[in-house]
Amino acid sequence: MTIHVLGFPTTLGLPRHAVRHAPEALRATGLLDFLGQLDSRVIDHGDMAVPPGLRSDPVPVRIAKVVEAARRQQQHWQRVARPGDLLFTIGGDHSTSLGTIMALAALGYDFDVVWVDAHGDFNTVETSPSGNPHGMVLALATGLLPDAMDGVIRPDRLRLWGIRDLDPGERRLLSEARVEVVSPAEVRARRAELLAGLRPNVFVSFDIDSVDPAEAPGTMTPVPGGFTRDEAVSLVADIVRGRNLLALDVVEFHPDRDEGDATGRLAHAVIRAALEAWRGQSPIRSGSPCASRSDAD
Ligand code: HAR
Ligand code: MN
Ligand code: MN
Ligand code: MN
Repeated sequence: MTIHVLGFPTTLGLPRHAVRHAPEALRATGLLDFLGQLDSRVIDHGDMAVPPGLRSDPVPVRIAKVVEAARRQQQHWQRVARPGDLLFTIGGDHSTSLGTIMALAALGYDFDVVWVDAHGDFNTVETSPSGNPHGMVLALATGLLPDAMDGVIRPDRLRLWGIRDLDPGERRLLSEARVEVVSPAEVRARRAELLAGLRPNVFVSFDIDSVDPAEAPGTMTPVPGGFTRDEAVSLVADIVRGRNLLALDVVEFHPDRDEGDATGRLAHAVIRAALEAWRGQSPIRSGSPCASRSDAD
């Protein structure tokens, strides 16, 4: 059981230069030291080279560049990942997670995507108000932009939690595809039921803007009314506990907008909660030589 760490400093989904420094800033919170204390092999693959996002590109070109970068990410994971490994990617804007979904699909997994986000990221070229591909990732993944790529996952595998900012056309597409879309208040009210509905294999794609901007200011498109920091940490731990965490992405961190290092520390806490729950509870791990070790730390 190996934890693979990859920085994916993409701004192809939303051209904001500072986001290129997000993997470096998150590594600086001591992530690798923490990972090294988990009782697993850790391989740091460094940061993948991704071309900068250009606002001057026409929208179809911007989308094509996102898909191309995602293909390279997919190929990387197909080369290195073995069954039971955990793919941990530090974005980058949310187009980071297109490559993760493509990789898990190509590796043959049947899995749920838990998209913890303020946004639906389900726009097409027609419904997007901005043309920014980071708002189209799940539409791409489910095949709603056929000129750009074939779908790689079914809409009933998507779990959108924390959502509170949808564009009108995007809202219609989500409802037509019957995607599970849940606001923070609904997650609070129906948490046990939502967790019980998850498949055993999960990919957690954690968008920093799922947390309220009061506690997570260091992001690109903040939306009021989000989870508290503690809610986000315990929610992610509950998602992972008792399931197979195949992959974790942490995306949309904008270090230059952080106040102190509040958002960096939040991201670190979420990652820590996910990986401790994975290491302590993954069904694949029980029975391994490490299973007798204390989970108390
Ligand atoms: N829905 C808006 C758009 O498509 C904003 C999308 C913002 N997306 C992210 N990721 N920050 O969730 O432009
Ligand atoms: Mn180690
Ligand atoms: Mn997002
Ligand atoms: Mn978002």
